[in-house]
Amino acid sequence: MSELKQVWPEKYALRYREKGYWRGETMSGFLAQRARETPDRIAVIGGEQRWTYAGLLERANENAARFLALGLRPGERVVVQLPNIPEFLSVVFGLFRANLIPVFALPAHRVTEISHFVEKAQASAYVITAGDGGFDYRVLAREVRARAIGLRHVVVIGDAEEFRALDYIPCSEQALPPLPSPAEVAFLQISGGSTGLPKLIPRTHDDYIYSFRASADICGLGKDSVFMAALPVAHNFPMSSPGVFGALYAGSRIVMCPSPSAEAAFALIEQERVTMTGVVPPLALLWMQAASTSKYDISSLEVLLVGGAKFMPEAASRVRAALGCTLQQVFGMAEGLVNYTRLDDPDDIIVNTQGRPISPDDEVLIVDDYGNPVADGEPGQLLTRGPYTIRSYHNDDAANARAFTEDGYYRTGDIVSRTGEGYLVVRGRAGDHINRAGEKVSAEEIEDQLLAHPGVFDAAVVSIPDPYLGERSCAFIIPKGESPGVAALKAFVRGRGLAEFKVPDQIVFVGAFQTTAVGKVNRKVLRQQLREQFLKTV
Ligand code: J2J
Repeated sequence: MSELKQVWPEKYALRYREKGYWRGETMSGFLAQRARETPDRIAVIGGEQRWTYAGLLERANENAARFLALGLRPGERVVVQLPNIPEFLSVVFGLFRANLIPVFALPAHRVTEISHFVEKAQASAYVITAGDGGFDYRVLAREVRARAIGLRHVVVIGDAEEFRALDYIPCSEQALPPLPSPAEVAFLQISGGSTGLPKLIPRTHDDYIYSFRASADICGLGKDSVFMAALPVAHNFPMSSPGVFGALYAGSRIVMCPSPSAEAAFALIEQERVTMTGVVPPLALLWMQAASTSKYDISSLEVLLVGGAKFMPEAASRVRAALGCTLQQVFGMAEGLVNYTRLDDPDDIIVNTQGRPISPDDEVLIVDDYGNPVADGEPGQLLTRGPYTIRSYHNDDAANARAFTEDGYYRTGDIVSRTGEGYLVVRGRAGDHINRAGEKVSAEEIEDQLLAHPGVFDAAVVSIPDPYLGERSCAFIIPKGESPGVAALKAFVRGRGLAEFKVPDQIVFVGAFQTTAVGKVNRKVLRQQLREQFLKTV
């Protein structure tokens, strides 16, 4: 079994402890402490449910016992695919308490992605809800089961059919294990992924707790705050920037919003007096538009975090007038580094930058193609290391060799510039992925899927600017003989069992791709050429 680890060189680990970033807390430990301090305060609200801190802890401990009763043993991996429901927290904190390792899948993932996570993580169990948004996750679980050998248990919240219903697993006899070392890996988060399928990101208790504790502070979360999770809570942004974990750490109240539509979100903001939430730029645009005619009172909202993709200054400048709250831009990544504009920054910084790092010990390098630092204001590739940025992916030597420098910097793939005050402005990216409303789609992964179609000779997938999504995907296809047709090709990709956001938004058939002087196709150059040619025609 590949070892689960995330290790910083000793001298860094020492410094991060000395400076008080890593305080030796664990995920289970801090929740138990909050439950002791404020047992009767509401921790989470969702649907008809309102759980106090004591109630959440009790449910988490029961779930820990249930997972152990299934025969799962500390250190084993469990893929969790749950929507925005309170049970997300009781399951995940249950796994933490049993020293099991959650792997965070998104609700949009389908059989290809889930089987990949099960295999890469060598997961023994998979936790789902029976259904959500008209989709039956038990059907997906059957497909995963057929592909992923080694998956021993499927555990369901709700009607389990042939699987195990979480609530009915007897648990009275189980003793819970001692809390883990804070330096251990607490869970596997998934990467946005610029090449191939998402990579697995091992995060430790020490490093992750630092990132959301400091985030909660920077974003001004406290006991009287009401944080709403509008984006899928398994994603690193709503989870930790400051997210539901930051909110629990701060003793705030969490509202689980089942859908990010303005209608659903505004209704909950009014009903629960939400003070803070986070969205991706296209949603911010929709909410701003909807607010002008909305019947709901959203005046409780104090801070709107916007991140995941570039928020254009023109839109950023309209947030306060449209929604009556302070904009906080956030530029982060599941691998670590997170930047925020600060709440008291002047408008110019809030509107025009993507913020500055959380930590004084976040090391940020902006370099040209030869690795030389660029001057302030000049674009370059962003490299970073620090007290909550990983040094390696799980079980992926090839990705590790590409993504990290010899001295441990993570190559983010983002092109940024730095202002004189140390704020970052995202200018673009080096890698070939499509940032589709904050959901990252790897060009390579989709090309691979398209090439599996018998009518496709070659495929190149590029990002095209899109007024609503920010970017959309466009697949250029050289057909083999007769063109398979746009609808059939989209249906084919969909039928391969991929998240819907990966199906190309647009498909263009072409006769040939340009080759280089030696007749080779350089995919990077090709994607660039196709993008430019396409943009000239529209
Ligand atoms: C431009 N690009 C951005 C921004 C992320 C907080 C917020 C977001 C994520 C996230 C996260 C951007 N402007 N404001 O994990 O904790 C692009 C960059 C980055 C990639 C990471 C968090 N905010 N991006 O989006 O792991 O390209 O995390 O490298 O999904 O999103 O994607 P992901």
